[in-house]
Amino acid sequence: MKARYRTLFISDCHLGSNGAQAEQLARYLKHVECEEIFLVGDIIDMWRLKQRWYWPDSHNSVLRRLLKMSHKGTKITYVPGNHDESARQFCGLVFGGIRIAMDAVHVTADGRRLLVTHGDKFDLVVRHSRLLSVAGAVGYEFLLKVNRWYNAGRRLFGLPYDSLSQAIKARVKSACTFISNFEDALVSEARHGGFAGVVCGHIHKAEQRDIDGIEYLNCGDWVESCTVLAEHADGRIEMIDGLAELAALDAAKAIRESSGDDATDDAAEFDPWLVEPPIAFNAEAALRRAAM
Ligand SMILES: [Mn+2]
Repeated sequence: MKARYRTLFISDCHLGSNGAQAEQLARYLKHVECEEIFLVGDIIDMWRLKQRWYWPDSHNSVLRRLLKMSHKGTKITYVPGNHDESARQFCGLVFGGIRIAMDAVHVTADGRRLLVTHGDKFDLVVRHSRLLSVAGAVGYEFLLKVNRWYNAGRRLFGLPYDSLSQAIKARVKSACTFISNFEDALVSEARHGGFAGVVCGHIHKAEQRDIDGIEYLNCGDWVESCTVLAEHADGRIEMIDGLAELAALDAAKAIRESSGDDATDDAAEFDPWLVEPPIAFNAEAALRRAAM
């Protein structure tokens, strides 16, 4: 039995880094069915991949799983983050059924409009929020622009994106302030745009909270928390603990096996994406055979 949801929001998988819990994520995705998925940034960690190529099979399994879901009719929107910002040049395009967008809007089953954004563009706003309160709304827009220039400049010199999470790690004492400033910045952006809430990632802190009448929804990550946000058929959004979900599946499987019923979900489902080699290789082999 698969868990059924209307929508899933997943962020910060950091595939391509050894911290990614890809095996667990691929397993989790195998046990869910949904109409729509939003990938809320930092899905692939291109910064790490540039330093050192790391791409074990489990990381492929996640992508294969997503492509398979897309193939079966799940609508997938990919909102890139700062670690996969090179995907941002493809905003507006569709690859393998997956739509790439800078930001997205999701309307829940009960009609709430949610802004979907990774959250990195608020880094500088967050760090200079005191200046912001003096400068007001003009300064805010300006800082968003400065952040883009600043990081474009860093890119030119081959420097990594100067991210909020790095700032947090360097200054543990101020972490709480940073996080609450981050939340405030996203909530005020959502309010500004007339949204009921905002779905984001970036700071690797899963959260579902009402902040001054705006829903603040942070997907968390698949490095530590292994969480997803799931929207039920009635529009209710729930924070799902992926590892707990998998543990429950394992427990149920153990009970089934001990009662002598060894027909498991894993064995029952035929998965062509996992069994067959990629289509490109098949075509090549066929051409070779034809030439012989
Ligand atoms: Mn990020």
